[in-house]
Amino acid sequence: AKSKYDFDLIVLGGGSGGLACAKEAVDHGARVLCFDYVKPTPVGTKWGVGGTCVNVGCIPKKLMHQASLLGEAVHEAVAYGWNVNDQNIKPDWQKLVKSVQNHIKSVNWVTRVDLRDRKVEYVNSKGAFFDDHTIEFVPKCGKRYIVTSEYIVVAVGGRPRYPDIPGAKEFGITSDDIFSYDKEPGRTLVVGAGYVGLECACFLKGLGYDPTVMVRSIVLRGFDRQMSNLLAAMMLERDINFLHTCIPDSVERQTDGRLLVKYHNTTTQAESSDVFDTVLWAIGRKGLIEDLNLQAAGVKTQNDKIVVDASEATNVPNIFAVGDIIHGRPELTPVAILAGRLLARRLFAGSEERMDYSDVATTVFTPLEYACVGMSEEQAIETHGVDNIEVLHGYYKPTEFFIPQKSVRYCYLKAVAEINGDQKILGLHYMGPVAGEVIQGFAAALKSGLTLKTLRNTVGIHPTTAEEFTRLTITKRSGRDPTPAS
Ligand code: FAD
Ligand code: NA7
Repeated sequence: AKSKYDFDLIVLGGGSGGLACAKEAVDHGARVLCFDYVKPTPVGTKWGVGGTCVNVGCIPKKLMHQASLLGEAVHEAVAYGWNVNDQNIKPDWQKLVKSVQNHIKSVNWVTRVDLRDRKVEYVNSKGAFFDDHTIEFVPKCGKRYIVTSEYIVVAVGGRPRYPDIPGAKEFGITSDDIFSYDKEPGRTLVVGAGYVGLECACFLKGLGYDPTVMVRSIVLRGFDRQMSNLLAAMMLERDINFLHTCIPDSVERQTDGRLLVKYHNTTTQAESSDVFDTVLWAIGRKGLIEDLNLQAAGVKTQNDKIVVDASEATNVPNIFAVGDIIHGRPELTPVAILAGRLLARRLFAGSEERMDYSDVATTVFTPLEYACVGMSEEQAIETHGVDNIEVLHGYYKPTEFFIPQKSVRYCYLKAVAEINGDQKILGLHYMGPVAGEVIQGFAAALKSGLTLKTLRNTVGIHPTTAEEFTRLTITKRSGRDPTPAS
């Protein structure tokens, strides 16, 4: 029988989660309409279809990270015997931005072609609820339209927050602007010490600029404390400045065009100021619910996020949400994608499989990267009790670090496990080169019930840094020195 609705599925938001859900749904025969619309930033930056990850998140971030690692690699190359003539090697910011943006544009293009080929209807407009089965939108022509659908999936993601202080929006930028910024960032104040802030500060440093990170409380709240502190120490070793327990009060533009930032220390109450070329807010993100008119459908929210159950259903039976917009879940692209895909399979292919949000691996892309999966040491202690966990740990020396005499001081890893039986592993933490590549496979192992016993019986791949996980012997409990002899 023909449905009484125009579509089987309307997806609001063409980012990681929304596109995955829309594409999976058409594969199972659904008629799908996807809306994607980007509101320009206060300084006017805007971008194409694909959402945060592709345009202003993971992808440009990883490319700038790579650019900054290459700067280090050039100097290492000399130690390895390469004749690099110009020792004053400098990056060309404008050229880097252009290369990054060209790549993004090509991904936008491929996305649009893919949607057309798969017959997902795509509308470049902001969608809002009219009622629980109806979305209204106003395309560029200015006329108001409504469309109806059996199911609606909200996947609108989030955008960076701005502090509520004078000059914040006028003079500051965010991760939404930096990857297409047309002038060199120069001396940059990065406000916020979550992973976005730390990653931005690190690639700016690697590209030769001079970043300062303003930390309100602690670095990387929510991550393992020891690893977070090690990461901050690694950044300090690379001459990245930190302003601890400080918050900004105002930003003004001086007559020379530079930015005067007034701030104060929340511990000492001391007031200070400093001058920067760029101020980048990285103080977290807010869910984009305000333009959705959710009350017209009666969808429940908490703060700026949508409340869903274990099957991503909202309190309204035909309305679902996936990705960054849902409350209390990791804000990561692969999480949004898998949740969107599984949801479409449940809606249109009779599947009952739900998204498992536990043990999601993640990486902080700093020059020594930090990746982890499972519990932090604190979480393990809290859930199992300090007497019931064993932590194996060690510093290590990557082979390739010797010739250029790179610092190995922060190359460290640990496995947090149950103390009894085969010692089920609860969490793995690694700081060093290519951390994401190292941890991804271990994440699958951990999900399959990896134990310390199995890890010890796993033969390493030599010479790699990942093999260090198979060589862990020193327990924290023993108090033995975890630094290697040679
Ligand atoms: P989004 O990708 O944000 O997509 C939502 C889309 O909906 C957007 O295009 C938005 O403009 C649009 N939209 C909003 N409202 C409406 C409306 N009313 N109508 C129509 N369209 C609308 N994750 C990782 O896994 N690894 C990383 O390395 C990583 N790095 C990151 C670096 C940065 C700087 C940032 C900011 C994020 C990073 N993330 C990373 C997080 C990742 O980008 C997000 O988790 C992911 O993009 C979330 O996908 P989503 O589908 O929920 O939302
Ligand atoms: P996070 O992880 O929420 O971190 C935000 C950081 O900004 C954190 O260090 C906060 O300190 C700090 N913060 C928050 N508000 C302020 C104000 N008003 N002033 C100064 N500092 C502040 O956000 P990210 O943007 O790094 O990452 C968000 C998600 O995007 C992340 O999960 C990724 O998946 C992608 P606090 O610890 O609260 O004191």
